[in-house]
Amino acid sequence: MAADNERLVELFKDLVDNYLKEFIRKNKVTPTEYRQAVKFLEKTGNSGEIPLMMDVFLETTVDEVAYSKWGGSSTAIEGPFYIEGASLLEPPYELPRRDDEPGDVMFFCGQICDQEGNPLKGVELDMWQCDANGVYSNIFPSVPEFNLRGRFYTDEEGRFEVRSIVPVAYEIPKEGPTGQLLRAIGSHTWRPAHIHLTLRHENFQPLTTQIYFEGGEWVDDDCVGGVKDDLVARLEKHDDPSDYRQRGLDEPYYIVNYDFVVVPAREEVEVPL
Ligand code: MBD
Ligand code: FE
Repeated sequence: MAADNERLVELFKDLVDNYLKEFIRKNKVTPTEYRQAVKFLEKTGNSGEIPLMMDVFLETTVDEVAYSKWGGSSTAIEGPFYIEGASLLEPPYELPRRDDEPGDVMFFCGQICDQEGNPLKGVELDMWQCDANGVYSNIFPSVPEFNLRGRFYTDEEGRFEVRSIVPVAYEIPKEGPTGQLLRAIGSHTWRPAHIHLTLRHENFQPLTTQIYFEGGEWVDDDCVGGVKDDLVARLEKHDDPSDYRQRGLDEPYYIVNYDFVVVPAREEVEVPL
């Protein structure tokens, strides 16, 4: 019977015949090691960490391959914690947060343009981040659903501004198989503080990326290797009382400005699985 998907067959055969079987031969993988690997994969699946494990070890390379082909702002990996269906916010935009949300106030702002420099109105920004304790909502039940996740749009001038809190460095859960494996191979389990974004507009290619902060811990040593220099933004502190009171705040705040360039939409094909 002829397979109806050449791409799937090509990828599967290359992976198994040219890489995995060769790997077993070359390293003389023993039956014991093989059995252990199967058990470890089963444990990973049962713990719900397949997305985390895959993204930690491989997604940076997927992004590298995709990004090297197209222009526009730097992309970054989506990571395992994106959740569809975050609320559409009303201006002035603020990511949903608890009344007593810990962390410093942050305004994230910028402008989105096409490659000719034309500002783009109505680009959707879908943003998610961890809280000041390094916890993502909808992943760990200690935080309300969709906390620090939201969608909003650029205005007439292609600009956006959203209020949130400054995220902290993120540690991969230590107890799970991904954390265990990272430690077993001598790696640490930390990612620098970051915000996640996907930009969407019907005429443009969706842009998934992350913004990091200058001088932040682990920026030069991300355990998933996801940092690109041009995604590191300045966290500008505003601690003059007359300045923050003008914003209706009674505490200092930070501004992060980042401008994006998006490229025309291209067709994406999925394999039928
Ligand atoms: C994260 O928060 C993340 O962004 C990635 C890529 C992997 C693990 C946790
Ligand atoms: Fe993350």
